[in-house]
Amino acid sequence: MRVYIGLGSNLEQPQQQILTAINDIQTIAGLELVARSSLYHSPPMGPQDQPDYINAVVAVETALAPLELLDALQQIEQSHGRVRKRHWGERTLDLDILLVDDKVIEEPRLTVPHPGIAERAFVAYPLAEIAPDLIVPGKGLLVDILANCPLDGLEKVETSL
Ligand code: ROI
Repeated sequence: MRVYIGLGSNLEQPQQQILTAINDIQTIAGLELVARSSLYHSPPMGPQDQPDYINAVVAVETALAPLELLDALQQIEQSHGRVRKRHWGERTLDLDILLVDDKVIEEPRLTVPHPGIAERAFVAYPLAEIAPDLIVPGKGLLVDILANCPLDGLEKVETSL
C-alpha cells in the first residue's frame, strides 16, 4: 500500500523534530520511504498565540495494516516526548495518516482520507509536491483542491540536506 503521512511540529526545534521523525519513520519494520516533500513553514491554524509550524509530507510503501502503522507512528510521537498542551494548540510532533491507497477508513482511531486535507494548505501543498496526480477519495483531484486552497502564508523552507 502507498501511504501518505503528514508531519507537523511547532515546539522544541521544529525543523529538527521533522527531520528526525522522517528518519524514525524509515526505521519502521515493513515500510519503505519512497518520497519526502520539502519542509514548509506555516503560521498556526487555530489559536494564534502559538509558534509557527514546520510541516512536511512523506510517502511510504508498506504492507502494515493501517492501524499497525498508526501504532508505530504514535510510538514515534511519544519518543519525541510529544506534548500537546490544548486542543488545536502547540505540539512537539504530530504524525497524521493522510491517505492509504484509495481507501476510505472510518474507525474510532483513524479517519482516511484525513478530513483536513482540503482545508489545510500545510498538508495539501507538500502532498502535491510529491504526488501531483493524486485523487483524494471523496474530494477529487488534488490539483482542483489546491485551486481552492489559499496558501495562508505557507512557505518552503530552504534546507541543506
Ligand atoms: N497549523 C499549522 N500551520 N500546521 C500544523 O501542522 C498544525 N497542526 C495542528 C493545528 C493546531 C490544527 N494547527 C496547525 O494540529
